[in-house]
Amino acid sequence: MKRGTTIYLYELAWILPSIALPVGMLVALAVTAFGAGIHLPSEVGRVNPLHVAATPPFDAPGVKQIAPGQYEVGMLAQIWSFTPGEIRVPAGSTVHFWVTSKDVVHGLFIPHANVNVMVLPGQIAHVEARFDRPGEYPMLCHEYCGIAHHTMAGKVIVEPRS
Ligand SMILES: [Cu+2]
Repeated sequence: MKRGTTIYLYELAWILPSIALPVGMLVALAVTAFGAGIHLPSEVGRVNPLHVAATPPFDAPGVKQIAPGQYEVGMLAQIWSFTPGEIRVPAGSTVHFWVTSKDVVHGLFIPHANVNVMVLPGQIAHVEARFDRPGEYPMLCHEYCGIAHHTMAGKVIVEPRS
C-alpha cells in the first residue's frame, strides 16, 4: 500500500466518527425533544417579585392535594430558605412544584427525584416529580445566593403508605 493512501485511511478513521458522534447526538436530542416530548423545566409565567407575597399561590405557600396521589406545592425561595421548608407526601405521589424567588437567583435541586430548576425573581418555574420510595429527600439551593447559601435547604418527607 502506498504511504499516501495509508494516511488517508487513518484520517478517515478519525473524521468519520467525529462526524457521526455529533450527528448521533443531534438525532438523540431531536428524538428526546420532539418524539418523547422531554423538555427542560422552564419559565411558565411571570410574577412581580415586589408583590409576590400577595400573589397566589405564593401568598400561602404550602402543600395542597389536588387529586388522589397528586399534590401541588406553591414555593417561595428567599435568602436563605425555602417556604415551605418541609413537604410531606405519601409514597407514590406526584408533586407539582410552582416556585419563584422573592429576592435573588436561587435554584431548586432534589437529588434522586429528577428536580433541578433555576428559581429566578420575576419568573415562575414549574417542575413535577414522582416520589415512589419512602424517605427524606433534601431540597437544595444550587445557585450561589450569598453568604449563607450553603445553609439553604429543606426536605421532602415521603411517608410509607399504610
Ligand atoms: Cu439560594
